[in-house]
Amino acid sequence: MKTIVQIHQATWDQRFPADIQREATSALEDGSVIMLPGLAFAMTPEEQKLLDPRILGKAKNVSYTPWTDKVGGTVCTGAEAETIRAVIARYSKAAQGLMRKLFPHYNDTLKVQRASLRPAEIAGRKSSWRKDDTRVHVDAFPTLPTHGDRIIRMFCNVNPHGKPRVWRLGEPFEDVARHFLPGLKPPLPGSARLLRLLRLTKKLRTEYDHYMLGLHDAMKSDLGYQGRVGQTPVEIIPGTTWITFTDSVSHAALSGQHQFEQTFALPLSGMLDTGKSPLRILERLTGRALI
Ligand SMILES: O=C(O)CCC(=O)C(=O)O
Ligand SMILES: [Fe+2]
Repeated sequence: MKTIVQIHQATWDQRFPADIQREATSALEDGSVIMLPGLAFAMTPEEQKLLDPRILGKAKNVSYTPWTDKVGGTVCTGAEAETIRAVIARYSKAAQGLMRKLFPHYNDTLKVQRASLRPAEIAGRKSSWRKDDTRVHVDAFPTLPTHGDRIIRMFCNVNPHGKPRVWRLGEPFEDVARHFLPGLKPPLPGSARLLRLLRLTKKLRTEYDHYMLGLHDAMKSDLGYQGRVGQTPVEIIPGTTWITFTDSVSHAALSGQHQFEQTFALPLSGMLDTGKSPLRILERLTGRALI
C-alpha cells in the first residue's frame, strides 16, 4: 500500500475517468492519503487579508456549518464576518463537489459535516495533550460518537507566503490497535447513558466509540510511542488539496498556517470494503460486536 497517492492536474469540477475513481476509492480505504498537487483554492485579495489569526477569538479554528450556513469561532463582525462566511461556504461547496466526482461510489451514503478555516500557526501552539494535534493520532471526538461511521476530511493549504503544512503519518490502524487495545479498559457499566444524560455526548457513546477515543488518548499520551512512529515528515506545499480517512490514518500536523478543511461522515455500508474499517478491525481483534 502506498502512503500517499497523487492525482496530478485535477480541477475542482472536472470529471474523473472511471479507473481513477476506482483506484482513488480503494486507495483511500486502504489508508492512503489522496494528494492533489496543484489543486489550489482561489481567494480574492480581500479574502486573503482575513488570513490572520486575529479573526479567531479563543477558538482554534473558524467553523462553518453547511446546513445552517453560519460561522462560529470568529471575533469578526459585519462585512468581515460576511466575507469569512462566504469564503468558507465556497470552499465547502467546492470540497463537496470534488468528493462526489472523485468518489462517486459514496454518493448515496456520504454525509456532509462541518468545515473550518485554520488561520493559526500550529507549531508552538499551547494546548492540552489531548487536543494537541502535533502528536500522532487517529481522530475520535469525545462529544461526537460516530457509531461506526467513517470520518473523511479534505484539507487545502492556502498559505499565501509559500509555507508548507508539515504532517507526519504513523503506522496502519491495525498496528495501532494491536499495540494499544490490550491496555484499554472497557467502558464502565451505565457510563454511556450517563454521558448522554449529562449532555457530554451528542449520541450514546457505543463501545466502538469508547475504544476509538481510548486509542486516540493512548497514542497522544504515550511519549515513547510518539518518539518512535512516523518520523518521516510530509511537507505539503500551498496550492495542494488532500483527502484521507482521519479515523484510521495515523496523522499529526507539526507546523503550518492557513488551511481549509471539510469533514464528511461515511456510513460503513457506503464503503467498498467494510473489512478495512476501524469498526471491523476492532471487532476482529476483540472477537465480538462493538456496536
Ligand atoms: O490541521 C491539520 O493540518 C490537521 C490537524 C488534525 O489532526 C485534524 O484536523 O484532525
Ligand atoms: Fe486529527
